[in-house]
Amino acid sequence: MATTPLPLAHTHSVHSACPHDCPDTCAVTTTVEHGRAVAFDAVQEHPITRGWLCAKVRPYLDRVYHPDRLTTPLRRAGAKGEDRWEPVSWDDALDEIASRWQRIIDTSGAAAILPYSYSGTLGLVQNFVSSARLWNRVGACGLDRTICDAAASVAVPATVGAKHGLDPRDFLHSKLVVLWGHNPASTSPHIMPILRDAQRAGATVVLIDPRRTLTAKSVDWHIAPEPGTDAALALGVIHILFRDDLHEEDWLDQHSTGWQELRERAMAFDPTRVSRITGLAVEDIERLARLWASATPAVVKIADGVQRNQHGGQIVRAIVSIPAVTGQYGIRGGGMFYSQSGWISYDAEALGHASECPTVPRTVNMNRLGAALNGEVSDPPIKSLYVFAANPATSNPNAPRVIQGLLREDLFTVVHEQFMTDTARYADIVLPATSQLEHIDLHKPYGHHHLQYNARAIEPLGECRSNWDVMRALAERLGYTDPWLFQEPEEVIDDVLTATAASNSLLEGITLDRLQRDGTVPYAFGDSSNIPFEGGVFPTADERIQLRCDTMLHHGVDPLPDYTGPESPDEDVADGSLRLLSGAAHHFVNSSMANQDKLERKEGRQSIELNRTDADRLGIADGDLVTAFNGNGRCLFYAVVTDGVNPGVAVAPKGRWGHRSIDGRNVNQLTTDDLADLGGGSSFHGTRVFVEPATDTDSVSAQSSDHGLSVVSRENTTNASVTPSTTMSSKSAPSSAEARSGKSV
Ligand SMILES: Nc1nc2c(c(=O)[nH]1)N[C@H]1C(S)=C(S)[C@@H](COP(=O)(O)OP(=O)(O)OC[C@H]3O[C@@H](n4cnc5c(=O)[nH]c(N)nc54)[C@H](O)[C@@H]3O)O[C@H]1N2
Ligand SMILES: Nc1nc2c(c(=O)[nH]1)N[C@H]1C(S)=C(S)[C@@H](COP(=O)(O)OP(=O)(O)OC[C@H]3O[C@@H](n4cnc5c(=O)[nH]c(N)nc54)[C@H](O)[C@@H]3O)O[C@H]1N2
Ligand code: SF4
Ligand SMILES: [Mo]
Repeated sequence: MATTPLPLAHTHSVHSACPHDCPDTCAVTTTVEHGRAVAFDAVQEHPITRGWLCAKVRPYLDRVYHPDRLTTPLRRAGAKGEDRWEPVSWDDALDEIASRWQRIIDTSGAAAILPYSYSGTLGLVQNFVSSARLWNRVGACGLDRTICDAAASVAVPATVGAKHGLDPRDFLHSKLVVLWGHNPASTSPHIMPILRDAQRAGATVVLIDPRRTLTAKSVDWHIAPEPGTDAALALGVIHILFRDDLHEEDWLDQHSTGWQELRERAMAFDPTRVSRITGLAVEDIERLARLWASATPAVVKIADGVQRNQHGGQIVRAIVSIPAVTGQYGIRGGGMFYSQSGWISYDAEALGHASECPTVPRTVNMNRLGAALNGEVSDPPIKSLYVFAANPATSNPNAPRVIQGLLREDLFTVVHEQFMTDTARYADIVLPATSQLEHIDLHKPYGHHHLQYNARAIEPLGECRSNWDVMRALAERLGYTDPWLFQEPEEVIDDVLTATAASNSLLEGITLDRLQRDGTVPYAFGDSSNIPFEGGVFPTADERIQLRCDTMLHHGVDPLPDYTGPESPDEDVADGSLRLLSGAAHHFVNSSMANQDKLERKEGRQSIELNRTDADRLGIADGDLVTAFNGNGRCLFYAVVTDGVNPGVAVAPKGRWGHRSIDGRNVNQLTTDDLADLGGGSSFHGTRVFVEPATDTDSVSAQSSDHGLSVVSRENTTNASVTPSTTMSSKSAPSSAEARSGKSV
């Protein structure tokens, strides 16, 4: 598996891509001197990166050369989770994995092996192909990749046909931009200067978020509805547009299916009712509708926060219906912008060679990992877990159940990681992973229209190996011979591009050579338009937007957008609980970077934001140590008392590592693993918690090492969320492509 050594003796620079789960996919030039990376500079000429990187990735070389990088394979030398290790050779580690797996396959079948990966890197080779090929060949258990965007990833294509987003530079044409449940100042920072320029040119930017986020500082108007009530707000806007004859009837007639039924549905959402549900003033709801009707082009930008609750799919359906009522789809700077992933979908067969392999025996919904490891999945139970590019003990909902599963003596866990994460601590074998500078990859963004090549800049640190190199080594150990299990990364890229280009003209003329030479290559729109749904033509069966969408019936969801939830926020808070939102931290991407001291310091203490009225009611002052708890678990936070969150709402950003926090726990000790209404999506923001001043017992438990489990009974894992928990995925028979493809970018 030897790769060609890199030149050592001189200074050179290479094209790099930020690998993280962020829509911006920044272009970087890495400078290397005598084999060591010395500079990591944003590319000035890149139309989105425009010469700067975010606060979290600017110090990327600190991450690459971090003293805590894992550099040798390790075997567990203590109890599970005890963090005692002995170094082993790669040969021994791989032999052990292969022989344990062979035994599992012989006794229980390959379905008992669960490969688990998500978004540590979004590269074609190190994520997509590494999540597919070997596992297809083995016939291992499939994974429903639902933790992030699953509800919207069903709702958006079902409604408009595909995930086509506008070129972010086209915000300069917009007169109104509505950021709905999205925090780009932290999560997609490169659109912020574009929005600022649009504002200077006269555009109004509105934010709809129950929290006053960093983004709120840059907008013209921030409105804060109750979480989870967005479908009611959207239907209220639609109600007013029809009521006041502000809709575009000709457009609706020509380009939509079901607009009269949507109008009927919206009749029930008069501003008074919507005001009661959302907590917004009637005047604000009226003003939002009028703004939408009077500004052309108007665009709504959503991301993923808004759909991470039990009704996320219907919320997204309702929001993306608005631009149809105002006839704003298909014009430059107008319509809806969610994701770009639908412009180019990698050829599934080239990614995974599934047609040559056994069918995927079953799939596990990743949101239910804890449940699956604890008996929800049986016949056979999961006997081995192989984790790479993911940190489920930190990032998954209902982390106590995940940890309880990882503690199982009969579970053989392998974790391939750059660092000794919360998850890696529970492994039987830990394998050291390369960083982005040590391997080759290709990146396809979900926020803009430019591919980015990532060359290998430096030799792997210590004995680190890339995901794909480990897959190749394991394939050899397991005795497979298919050539596609052993390709060099460049061959992988070439094959997937060529296969994808055969049916997608956006890749015309985009070759491996060109990517290696130029680093950044724009999609080949040529004579075709880069305006999504131009002229009101949608890539749906009848080429219309599906305001009534009959495929929803297959998901058990109303074909018309609807609101499900309390008629008044008071109904929810009657028991004194709060709705917990845990969106992005500014200085981490999920749990990545949360172990970098400087970034952790900048992010501040592990805090929970509470509205002043709730804090007063609970006897909590700003800066107090508090306990948040529910049926899943508990976690200590420092209280931040603020009017920047609504009464009844608590906010504690995601990403903290449990074992670096005050009590060994993070916010996912609390989050619900209920599934959303569509796609088996996550519902993190549908979590309910109780908060109280920390007691002496909490402080004692804060000192002890108990895997973050001891305070709550291990039997007591009832969900404290608003709807009963569903098990497994709503999809019964996923195709191999669905079960294996990487994050849906
Ligand atoms: N700095 C940073 N950047 C990131 C990430 C990160 O962890 N840190 N994560 C990356 C990933 S994986 C993703 S998926 C994207 C996510 O990108 P975003 O969706 O922009 O980020 P989130 O913070 O998850 O959610 C956005 C907002 O949704 C709000 N929200 C929650 N519930 C509701 C609701 O019911 N209604 C409304 N209107 N708003 C609601 C939250 O308060 C939050 O401010 O960001 C990516 N970029
Ligand atoms: N409470 C709460 N939790 C959430 C969310 C939320 O809104 N609220 N959002 C969710 C979302 S949107 C997402 S996308 C998930 C993300 O969840 P995960 O995909 O688990 O992401 P991370 O926690 O960042 O863990 C990624 C790990 O991959 C490792 N890594 C990076 N590059 C490589 C590589 O090349 N090879 C290997 N082997 N490892 C590598 C990193 O060191 C890191 O530890 O988290 C979810 N968690
Ligand atoms: S995390 Fe996003 S903004 Fe930051 S460098 Fe990476 S792609 Fe750019
Ligand atoms: Mo995500």
